[in-house]
Parts: sequence; structure tokens; C-alpha cells
Amino acid sequence: MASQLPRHDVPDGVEPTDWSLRVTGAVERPLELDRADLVAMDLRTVDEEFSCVEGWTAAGLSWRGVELATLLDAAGVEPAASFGLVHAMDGDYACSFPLDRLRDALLAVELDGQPLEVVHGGPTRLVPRATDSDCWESVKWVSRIELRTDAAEKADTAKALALSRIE
Ligand SMILES: Nc1nc2c(c(=O)[nH]1)N[C@H]1C(S)=C(S)[C@@H](COP(=O)(O)O)O[C@H]1N2
Ligand SMILES: [Mo]
Repeated sequence: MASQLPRHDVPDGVEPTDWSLRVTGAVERPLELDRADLVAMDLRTVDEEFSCVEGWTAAGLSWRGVELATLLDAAGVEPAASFGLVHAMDGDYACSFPLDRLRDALLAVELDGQPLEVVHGGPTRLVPRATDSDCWESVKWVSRIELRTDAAEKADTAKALALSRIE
């Protein structure tokens, strides 16, 4: 089934062939993983609709991926960490999450039974729990998850970048 998500342009900086996922910062064991490493982990499916503040909704999406809790436990989050800053391949797009919300999110590698297309954020896209989440928090092209002791307000660019595209 073709995804109901609109197909936006893929921005400069997105180089899926030169990609790995890193878990860095306040962790005991920094990780660097490729798609095969992620697919070999325990995968979960989350069926959800997705709405953008621009005013569209895509219904019936089926995401499959690794729970962030699994990844974070593999990296061993240090007790002082309470936020995660999720970085992307498109420049300085990044979104900050309190640790408990990040643990509840999925790092998707598939959409509707197919490897996640680059146009929708492949190789990996963050899928936060739909309740209380904003469209800009669904970070496409995730390249690094940085565990922090602070909320990284200056580096948390996602909301401003997303809203700047709306007239
Ligand atoms: N890295 C990155 N992720 C992003 C964005 C972006 O510009 N860069 N835009 C966000 C916004 S505002 C929306 S609505 C969705 C759009 O997802 P789609 O292109 O798959 O429809 O991606 C979100 N994730
Ligand atoms: Mo959006």
C-alpha cells in the first residue's frame, strides 16, 4: 500500500548511503549502528495516523522499528541524563525530548511493510507516541541521538524550522 503521507522534497544534506545512527553524550557505551544492526533488534509495529500543523492528516500508517527504550538501554543512559536531542541529516534540524517521552518513541525502519523510503525519512525516522506529539517531533533522517543533562534549547530547532514553513 502506498503511504498516505505527502511526498515532500528531500533537502540538501540527506545522504542515506553515507549514514549511520549514533547514540552519544551521557551514555556509558556510545553506539554506532547501521540499518542491519537495527533490523536485527527486537522490532515493534505501531499503527497510527499522522497530522501536520499545516492542516493535513495521513491515516492508517503502520510503522515498524526499534523502541527507543531498547536502544537507550543498550547504550546505558547515565543517571544524570534527562533529555535526548535527536539530530537529523538535514543541517541543524534537531528536536529535544524529555527522556521519558524519548523512551516511549519508536525508531522506524519500515512503513507499511516496506523499508522506509528516503522521502519519508529513511533509513530511520523517529515516531513519538501520537498522544501529545507535534508533527515536527517526527524527525526524519535521524543520524544521532544525543543524551544530555539539559534541554538543549538553542539546538532544539525543529519547531521553529517547521513553523517557519507555514505562512
Ligand atoms: N529531519 C526533518 N524531519 C522532519 C521535518 C524536517 O524538515 N526535517 N519536518 C517535520 C514536519 S513539520 C512534518 S509535518 C513531517 C512531514 O513528514 P513527511 O515528509 O513524511 O510527510 O516531517 C517532520 N520531520
Ligand atoms: Mo508539520
